[in-house]
Amino acid sequence: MSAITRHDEWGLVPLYYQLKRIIQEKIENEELKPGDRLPSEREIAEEYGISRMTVRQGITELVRLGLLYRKQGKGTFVAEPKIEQGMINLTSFTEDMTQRGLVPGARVIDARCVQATKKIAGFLKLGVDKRVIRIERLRLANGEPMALEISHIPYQVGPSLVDEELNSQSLYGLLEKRFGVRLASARQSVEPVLANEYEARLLGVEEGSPLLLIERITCTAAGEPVEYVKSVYRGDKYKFYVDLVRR
Ligand code: 16G
Repeated sequence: MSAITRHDEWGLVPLYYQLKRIIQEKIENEELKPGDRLPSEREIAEEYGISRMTVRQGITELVRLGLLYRKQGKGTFVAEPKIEQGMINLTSFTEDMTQRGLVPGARVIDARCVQATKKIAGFLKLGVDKRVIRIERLRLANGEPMALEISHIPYQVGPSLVDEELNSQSLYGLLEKRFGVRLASARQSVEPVLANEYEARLLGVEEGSPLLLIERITCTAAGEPVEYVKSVYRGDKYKFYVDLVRR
């Protein structure tokens, strides 16, 4: 059983950090399982002989990392493991969630035809017609917000997309089945950002929480760009991975 020591070799490991490690180890060893409630701050403070402030600091870090979550008036609980998303296959949100046994969903915030900015026109290699269908959706898994996604599709590719029901239908499904687009490849980037007030409110996280900004340009087999998407994924829910091979 781990304990908190005030005499670590260098005196450099803060008490909150030691507590954080103890809780993390308990989660890794499955002594604490998803959905389990942690003892109260007071109980933890008493158990380890540290202040409640220190306990709160350790717990807050684990909440930021997505290992724990707080429920107003109910306490602090162990979170489900993060969704691990591979970065090799070109899949849709609907496919990704369904494959995990989660119910995919969306809340359309805005869908309209707009003039592409120079940057987006460049990404989509637009010619004279610079119109794009801009679709902003909150993406849900089992009703819980996961990502905020803004897609841009050249107008010519799906002129009637704005009239489609995009709360329950898959965009990729529509592009492939209704508009006959064969999606073949994509370039995707991932970078860290902090949630602004708007994103935080929609995603149900605190302002300043870590998010993963993902940009994707999707092309047909002929190399024509048909989608530019900018999305922010909750950093406490998502982890992206790539399998590497040594050559
Ligand atoms: C994914 C894609 C997004 C695509 C969407 C279609 C990432 C980072 N992004 O969220 O580019 O537009 O799926 O989802 O994976 P849908 O077919 O379920 O509407």
